Amino acid sequence: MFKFLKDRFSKIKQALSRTRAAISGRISSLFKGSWDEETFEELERILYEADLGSACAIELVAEVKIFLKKHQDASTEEILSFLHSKSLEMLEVPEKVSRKSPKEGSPRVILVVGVNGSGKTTSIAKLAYLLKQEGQKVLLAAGDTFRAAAIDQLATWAERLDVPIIKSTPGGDPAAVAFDAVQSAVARGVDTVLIDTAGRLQNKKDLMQELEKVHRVIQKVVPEAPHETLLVLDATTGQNAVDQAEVFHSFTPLTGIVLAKLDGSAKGGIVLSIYKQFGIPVEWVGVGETIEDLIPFDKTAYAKALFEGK
Ligand SMILES: Nc1nc2c(ncn2[C@@H]2O[C@H](COP(=O)(O)OP(=O)(O)OP(=O)(O)O)[C@@H](O)[C@H]2O)c(=O)[nH]1
Ligand SMILES: [Mg+2]
Repeated sequence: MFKFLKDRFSKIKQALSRTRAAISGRISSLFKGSWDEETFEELERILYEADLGSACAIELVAEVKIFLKKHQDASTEEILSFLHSKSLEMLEVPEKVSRKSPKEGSPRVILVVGVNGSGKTTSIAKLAYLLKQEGQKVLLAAGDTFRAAAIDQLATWAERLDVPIIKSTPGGDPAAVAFDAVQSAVARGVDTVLIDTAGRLQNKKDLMQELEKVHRVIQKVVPEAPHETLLVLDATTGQNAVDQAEVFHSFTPLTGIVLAKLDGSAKGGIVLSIYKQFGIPVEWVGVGETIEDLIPFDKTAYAKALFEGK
C-alpha cells in the first residue's frame, strides 16, 4: 500500500527526533559510567517522561536489569539496541479491534473522532489525499456542525483536493450529515467516506452519546458501518491520551489511532502505552502540517527510531 512512501523510515525518524533525544541521549549518558539502583530509577524516569507509561517503563527497566546481569560490560549502544528489541516485542501484542470490510458495492465508512484540536480535520484531508493517490473515489462529511469555521475548513480541503463534500448549515445535526454522506456515497459509487466530527472532551457524556447516535444512524444505510473508527490523538498530549483512548473506545469502538503532531512531540512513547493497554493499533502518524505529512505507522521503524535512530 502507498508505494510512493519510500522515505517512511526517515520521516518517522525525523518526527521522533525530539522523543529520541529525550530518551536515547539521556540513556547514553546514564550508562556511561558505572550503574546502580539509582541509575535504574533514572532510566524509569526517562522512559516515563517520554510517555511510555508506568507499566511499559517498569517492564523495560526490569528487562534491562536482567540483561545487564548477564552482560555486565554491555555498551550503551547494546543497551539501546536491547531496549529497541524489547519495545518492538511490546508492539507485537495482538490487536483487539474489529475492523470490517465493506461489502461488494458498498463504500468503506471511516468515522474520525477525538478531543478538540487533536488534528482530526487535517488528518482527514491527508488521508483523503493518500486514498485519492491510490485511485479511490473519496467523499468527505462535515460532521463538525458546531462551528461555521469547522465546516469551511473541511470544505476548503475538499475543494483543494477536488473531492465531494456533504455539509449542513452550522448548528445542524451531525448524525443527519453523516447519514446524508453515506447515502450519497452509496448513490455515487464512492469507495471511502471520511466523516469528520466535532472535537469533544471525553468527560462530556452528552457529546460522547452523540457519537453513538452517528454510529446508529449511518447503520441505517450501511448496516456494518462504520468499518473503521479512528481516534486522532495529539502526540504532545501525554498520558491523558490513554484516558481519551479508553473513553472513546467505550462509546464508539475504535479500530485504530491516528497519532497527529508526532513531529512536535517529545512524548512519542505514548504509542507503546496504548498498544499495551488496549490493543488498539496506531495506524497513521501525522508528521507535519502539509497534506503529505501522514504516514502509515510502522512498528519496526518506530521502535528503531525511538531508541536507535540509525
Ligand atoms: N505539526 C503538526 N501539526 C498538525 C498535525 N496535524 C494537525 N496539525 C495542526 O493542528 C491544528 C489543529 O488541527 P485540526 O485538524 O484543525 O484539529 P481538529 O481535531 O480538527 O480540531 P477541532 O475540529 O477544533 O476539534 C492545525 O493547526 C493543524 O495544522 C501534525 O501531524 N503535525
Ligand atoms: Mg476539526
